[in-house]
Amino acid sequence: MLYPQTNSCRSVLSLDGNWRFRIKEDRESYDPKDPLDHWLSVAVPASFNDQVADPAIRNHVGYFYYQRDFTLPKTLADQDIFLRFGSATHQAWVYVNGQEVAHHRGGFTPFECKITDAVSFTKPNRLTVLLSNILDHTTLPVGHYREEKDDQGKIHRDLDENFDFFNYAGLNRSIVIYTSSKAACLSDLTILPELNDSLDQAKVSFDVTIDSQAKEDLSYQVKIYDQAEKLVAVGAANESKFYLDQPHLWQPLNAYLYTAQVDLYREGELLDTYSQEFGIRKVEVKDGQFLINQEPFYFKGCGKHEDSYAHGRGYDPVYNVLDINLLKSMGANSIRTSHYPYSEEMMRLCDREGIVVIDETTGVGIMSSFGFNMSNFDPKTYRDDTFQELDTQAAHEQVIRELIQRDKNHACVVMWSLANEAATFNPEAHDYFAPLFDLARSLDPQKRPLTMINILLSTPETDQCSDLVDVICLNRYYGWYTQTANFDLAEDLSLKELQDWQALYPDKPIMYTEYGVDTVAGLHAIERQPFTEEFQWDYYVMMSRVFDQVDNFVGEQLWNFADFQTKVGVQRVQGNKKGIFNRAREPKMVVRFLKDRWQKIPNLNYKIKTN
Ligand code: BDP
Repeated sequence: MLYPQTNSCRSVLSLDGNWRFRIKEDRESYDPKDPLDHWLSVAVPASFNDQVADPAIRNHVGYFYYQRDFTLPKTLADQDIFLRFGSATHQAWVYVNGQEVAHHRGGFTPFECKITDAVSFTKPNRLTVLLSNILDHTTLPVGHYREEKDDQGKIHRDLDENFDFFNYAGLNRSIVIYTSSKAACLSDLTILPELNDSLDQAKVSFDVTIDSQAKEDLSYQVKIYDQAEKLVAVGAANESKFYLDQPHLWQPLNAYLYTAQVDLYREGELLDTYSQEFGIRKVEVKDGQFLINQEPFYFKGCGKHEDSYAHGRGYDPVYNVLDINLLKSMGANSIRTSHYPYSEEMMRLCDREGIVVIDETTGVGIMSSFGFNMSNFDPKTYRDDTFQELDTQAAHEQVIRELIQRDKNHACVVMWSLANEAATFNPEAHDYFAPLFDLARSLDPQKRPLTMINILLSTPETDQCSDLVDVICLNRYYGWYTQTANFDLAEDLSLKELQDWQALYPDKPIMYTEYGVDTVAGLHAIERQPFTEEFQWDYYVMMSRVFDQVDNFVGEQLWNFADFQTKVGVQRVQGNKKGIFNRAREPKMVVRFLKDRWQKIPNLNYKIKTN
């Protein structure tokens, strides 16, 4: 699926703005071609939850409607018309003038449909979307969901999210209508840049997918421009392989993007055109190192959330730019899209800014007994019934397909994360995950490394799935959830565990993808007090000492970039406060320490092996 673009053959019309919104009653009969009655205004793109100033609607579990009308200019009447959602969280049924045109499950990936036959050019069209924010044992993320019908037939719904972020929902990303030629159009483009061993020649291959009833006489032509807009390659008809000598490489924090333009013709007539940026770089895992363009890369950065005041999980271009600039100003070079695919616009920004991305699916909550604090569970013996209780395999396959399909061309994506903190300490975990790793490997044209983020209960002794991953990614909370405030012990144990992993898998790089402590901005103490800014500072100083002692340790991505909203719980103070910035992106004290550390650590060749 292509990202929408206006050019000489295509038009994009935005449907962002204020929509009509209301909760769906259980027993109502409403025809989606009719105007919604008693509605509220909500802005799109954004989650509805924090816009409405009504606690009952904010916390609603179940179904709800979004609606708006749109008029199409007659000048587009000879074109095919598509409707495209950047996302709809978590499940959506889409109606145009009362006719169902699309249904999609999964709240973080785009979907589109052709609506040429459903729209009118002579009167306004009505777009109604029925959504559900229900998550259960078949969905990703996973939720514990119960419903009960009372004597009056009213359904009472209860959703306990099996993850640590607020279940923001609605039309979180942009909705557009786009048009293309009825005769034929480009419907997908895969660009595969491959570098030779001396990095002085790139083979760039194109796989062009065309949507047309009649494929005869169609041909395409590819042109490649460099960043200075100079034409560096022109293909003959249907030529799909190009060799670029001395290519400019895409490097961490030093991005270089080429632009490919694909023109589609029938007998000399231009039917469609599409331009796509791409970067040329090589990613490999070798001898316990993570190589970008054949040099060992060191990840410095954070796990994040798409989370901001009022917008909820809604696409926010300003926060995206600010967040990347804050990270860059600290010397950070990477993020993980914890715990779901981020907006397409964020991925494009990371390409442009040279931010290295670990791209994560919605595979979060795949541990049926997950809770905020698992410090009482003994990792040596702890097992649960995750793989008997949950039924997420189909949703997992779907999100892997949709994520790789969407992000396959991004230079910034260097690794896919198939899940966060799944119950990989259970013996059944391997059978669940092995086919998913096979699927991801078969789908990715670039064959990027794969990982899965490991929970503290999955130790070198108990984890069942580390043979599947290319990089061992650990979420660890020594000194916080375990050994609370005992930093001496935390330091010893975390170092010992890293050494154990390294001994077990000497060829696999290891990194932390989460470590952190809740810190309420403005709290201070002389003694070691959890939640104070001094505690957070001392914790990061201690953990950094550990990281520098392990040869195969290739990266530190802390938890979390900024404070974020969660479900309520006695362990959460108006959300998760592990941010190094507060939710408004004001820095906590520790940003100074991290900035000093990260600015001194080079992106490449930081770890010199001592053995
Ligand atoms: C891990 C999760 C993350 C949580 C974090 C925490 O991966 O989503 O927010 O711990 O407890 O379990 O802060």
